[in-house]
Amino acid sequence: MQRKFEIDDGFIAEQNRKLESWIYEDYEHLAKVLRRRQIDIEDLVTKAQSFRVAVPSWGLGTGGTRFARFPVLGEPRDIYEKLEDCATLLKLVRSTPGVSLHIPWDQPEDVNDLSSFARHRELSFEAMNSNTFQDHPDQRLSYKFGSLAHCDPGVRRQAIDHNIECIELGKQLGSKAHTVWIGDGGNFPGQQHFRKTLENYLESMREIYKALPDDWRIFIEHKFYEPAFYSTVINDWGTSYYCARELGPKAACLVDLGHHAPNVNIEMIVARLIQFGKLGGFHFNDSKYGDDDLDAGSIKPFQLFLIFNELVDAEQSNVPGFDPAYMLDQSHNITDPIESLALSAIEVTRAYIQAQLVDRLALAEAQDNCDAVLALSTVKQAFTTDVSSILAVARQRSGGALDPIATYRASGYRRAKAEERPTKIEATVGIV
Ligand code: LRH
Ligand code: MN
Repeated sequence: MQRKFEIDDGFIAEQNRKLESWIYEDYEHLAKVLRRRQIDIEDLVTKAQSFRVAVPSWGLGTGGTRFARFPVLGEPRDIYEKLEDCATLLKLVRSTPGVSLHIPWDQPEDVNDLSSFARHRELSFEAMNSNTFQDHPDQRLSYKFGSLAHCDPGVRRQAIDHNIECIELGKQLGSKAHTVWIGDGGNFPGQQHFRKTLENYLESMREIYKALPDDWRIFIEHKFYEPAFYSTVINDWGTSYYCARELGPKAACLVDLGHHAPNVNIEMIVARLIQFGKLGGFHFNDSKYGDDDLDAGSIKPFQLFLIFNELVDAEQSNVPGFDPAYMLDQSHNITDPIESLALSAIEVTRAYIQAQLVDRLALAEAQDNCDAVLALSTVKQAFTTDVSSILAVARQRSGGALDPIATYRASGYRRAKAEERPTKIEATVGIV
């Protein structure tokens, strides 16, 4: 059995030695700047080292659009190769031990074998994801017109059973949460009865809720459109919040950044869900127009920072039960997925650390004095502080790479995988 290529820790350390001097130069300078703000840089490194964001298994492959898909060479062909790539990502950035599976895309033949494969690579399984937005082989009833909210109780039953199977599999894999996103909706006015479809959905979710172990959570993921282009059953945070409250304490709302109309104030939605005790978690990504699933922090880094400003404010004011699950959910159409996930994990950690720099006493005072200029500049001071050296030192102290992209490229990992994983080019048969 030919040994699979892996990046070893020695190689990462060797690459780090080339970069160390100037990163520590920046680090010392930043330490001085922060000392003037009565901030100890070492506390921030510790926080950066403990920050975690989960990786979507479906993000290790190449994404596409309805127009085309351009597979990256050495693309993973099954869940084992996806986990290999997750292990490589973890070696480089150290903040991504959690992997979120999507069923049936990642349905394992041997659950125990998959568990030990992951364990040997320091990986664990985060929220499970069901899929009732596609018809799967040997499926009896179609999800063409919906699933959990479908007008046909037979289709709803089929979708409920699939979700319960996902939870059962997750229990064997050590997961503690289940995410339900459905594409149910209509393309034309009159196609769906808005109130009946929501009742259907709630009736189905109550069945699924019953199957949750006591220490599990179920996340409701809203989305304002696509694949339905006129109405979507779980279209916004208000509907998601209502359903989470209806279902019970184990239910909460998942905020996928790309699932909001352009210019929606997502950080305010986050503050609301924190205040209402129903913020379950995030699918971080970025977008310019629709659900573009671009790399987190690549288009609107200030929005990502403002979201973490709300999260850190809640963390520092010990909001009861505050424990959101952080996950990436992206589609890598033109980049190497490992590079995009590495950069995105770093950008999410950056937003978290920058949010730690907000002088919350000064901000509260400015807010109480209705001093908008001081309030804004207090927030902007944190956002405009370059914390790159803190993030790099934190990675290195955790055994990772000071410069993950340069180290990854120097390793030749992708080229090696292209050898190990010959891919067959699929002919596209027209617009999907
Ligand atoms: C829907 C979504 C959902 C996943 C899918 C891959 O747009 O964000 O979270 O199931 O992408
Ligand atoms: Mn998502």
